[in-house]
Amino acid sequence: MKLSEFVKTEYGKSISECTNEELYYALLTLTKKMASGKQHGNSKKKLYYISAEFLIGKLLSNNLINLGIYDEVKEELAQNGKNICEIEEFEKEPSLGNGGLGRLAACFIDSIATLGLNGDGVGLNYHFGLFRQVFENNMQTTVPDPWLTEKSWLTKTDVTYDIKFKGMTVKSRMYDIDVIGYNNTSNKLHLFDIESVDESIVEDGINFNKEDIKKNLTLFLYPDDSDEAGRILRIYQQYFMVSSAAQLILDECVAKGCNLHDLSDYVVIQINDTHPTMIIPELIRLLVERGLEMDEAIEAVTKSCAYTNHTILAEALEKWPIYYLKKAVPQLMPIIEVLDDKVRRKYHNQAVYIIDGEERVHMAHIDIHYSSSVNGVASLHTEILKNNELHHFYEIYPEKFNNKTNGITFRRWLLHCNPQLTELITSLIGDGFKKDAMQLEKLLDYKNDEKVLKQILEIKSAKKMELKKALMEKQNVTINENSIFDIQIKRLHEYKRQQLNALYVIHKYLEIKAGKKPSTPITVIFGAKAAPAYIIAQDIIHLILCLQQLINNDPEVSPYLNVVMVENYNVTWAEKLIPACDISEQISLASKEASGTGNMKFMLNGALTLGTEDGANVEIHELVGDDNIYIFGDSSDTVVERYAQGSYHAAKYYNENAVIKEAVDFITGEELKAIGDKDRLERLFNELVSKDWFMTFPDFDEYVKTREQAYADYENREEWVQKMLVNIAKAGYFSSDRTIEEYNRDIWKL
Ligand code: NBX
Repeated sequence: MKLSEFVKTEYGKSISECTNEELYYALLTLTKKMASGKQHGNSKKKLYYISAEFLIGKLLSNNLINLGIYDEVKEELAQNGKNICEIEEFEKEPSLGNGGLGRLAACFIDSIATLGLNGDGVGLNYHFGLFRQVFENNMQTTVPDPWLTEKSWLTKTDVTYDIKFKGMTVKSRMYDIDVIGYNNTSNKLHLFDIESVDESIVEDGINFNKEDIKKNLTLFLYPDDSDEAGRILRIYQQYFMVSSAAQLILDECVAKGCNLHDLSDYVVIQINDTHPTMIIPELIRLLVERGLEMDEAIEAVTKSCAYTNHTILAEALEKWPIYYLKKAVPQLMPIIEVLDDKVRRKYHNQAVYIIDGEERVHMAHIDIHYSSSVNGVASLHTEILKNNELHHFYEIYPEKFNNKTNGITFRRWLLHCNPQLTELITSLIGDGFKKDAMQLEKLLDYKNDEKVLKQILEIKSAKKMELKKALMEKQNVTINENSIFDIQIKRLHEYKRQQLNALYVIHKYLEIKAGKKPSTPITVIFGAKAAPAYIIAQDIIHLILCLQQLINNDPEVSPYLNVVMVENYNVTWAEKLIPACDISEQISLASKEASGTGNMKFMLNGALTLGTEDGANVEIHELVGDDNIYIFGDSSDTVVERYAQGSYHAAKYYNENAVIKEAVDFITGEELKAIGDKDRLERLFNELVSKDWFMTFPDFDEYVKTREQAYADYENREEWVQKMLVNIAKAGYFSSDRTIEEYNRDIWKL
């Protein structure tokens, strides 16, 4: 049905007579109708991708693209004087994720549907999401981020389950979002919600009674866990998610004729990090309840589960005190004890026990012993897991370990966010790359085609203008579209080293003050949310915002250098920032960033990576070669060694390197103290000088040198655009369609 016919029956008027809001809801309804007419993947075996996060972004444009009607609808609207981008403004971005892990899950369900595979996502329906970030007095404050509207992409289903906690039973209800593939398939994202949720208990910012589980369970993603009540609430959330999932899985496979003994012929469960780990003991518990012997239940579940690790950071590996589990989900403890007992009988090595000497349950250990696959998310990461972090497990189960280098969906990260580049590529190599991303390599034939190179630069300029306009409209800041756009967008974490970037900015500011001016002005853009309980991360945001105020208001410096931190960085911002970027900052301490996926999105849109040999940067480097990337810093081997030796002393670098000292001292100098909070700046200064746990100082000199080299190379526009073209042409490997094909080939076997 055409949009014009639809609005005629729905509203009794023509497109041009409708408001943008009416058109948004019309398109939403129309799209949902079309999705319901599509086939769901339908093999005997089904995948359940369970994740605490699905950072799906706005859905309208993407769904229209995947349905193959985007251009048609855009044209029909334009003919009636309407603009699809303005209509999209009415959509609220679902706030169901935090970072890379959640965005990966979103890319994956898109590719699973696109490849026609039988697989659904399972997660939670957080009413207020993570939080919305608001800047006040150069600091991050947090408020709820309500995104649910009366009519939305969610469809309420009749599926409900009883979820039993200690002393109470609550009801979960399943809501579905259609996951429309770029073909003829449409799968589901199942989001469970607690029936008794009560949004009104949230007061003053994001505070609420953490013990009122019946009312609070699905209010926020990652509620503050700096106190015990917060940590126990996370257990309630996790169990609620996996118990709902487990009941759904068993119901669906029994309906298909499964006798439960043959569970693994019907079901494969991908466990996205450790948040859904309790699905393992929960499924075992349910199978035993339904008549299986314990050993058989354990074997069936082990065969059906697969685990993805996303981090080697010790603090991110969940370990729950037994006491917490007993308080919320005591029914799981006897199962977990059996699982631990089996490990202890077989392997006499404390490092692989599930329950440690401090009465804590190591969630990742459950996953590794009782899954049939353990994967890392980039080559280097998987090697580190095998050789260091999970070495003891690798010795026991070498056959379980495998690598699945992450990927991104090109539908969102090229077709949707950069239609101009998509059109140029299509005009050159046809549209085969939309289904087979490796075909982008054909672009290499145009490396010396001046006309094509000029068009690539023109598109970059156009995207820079679009970003300039968005920043003006949404944040009232002005940027220079002719400057170099140097962008770091990701969660705020010390290991990702936004502080290293900030130290460079200080260094550059001081150079400009001293009369050394860059040939082309530079705009340094940040986007990052910091976990509310992560103090140093808040301090780093404070430093960046203070620098923004200082530098942008200094008439001597601002013509050459600007700093902008976008407020409430999210998927919608990423879609505007990435296509406009010249230099992609991927500067984590080598070994710490498992993969990164922003790096892939930037590359695909013609930005050059300035990065360490970490995560998927290593693979980007291999693909594009030395001439088309800017690599600096210590290797992961050096870093791992330095940690092992305990041989790093930040103060030594600070005292012996005058350039580092000058930049670090600036943090507590007069200029910033006049603007910022003295305590915050001093705390950050002390953290760097006395600890610098993520080793920014050893990499500082090389970082500055390499960044200057990139800026110098930028001046040669002819050569720079060739580098851009190579990056775009080589990005095909990072399509999540490739990643999902590998998951299916090696693990799911659907
Ligand atoms: O997963 C991220 C990694 O840091 C990236 O390197 C990787 O590319 C991405 C996808 O594989 N991990 C991540 O986003 N983790 C979390 O957000 C997280 C949240 C809560 C928690 C632990 C980790 N307790």
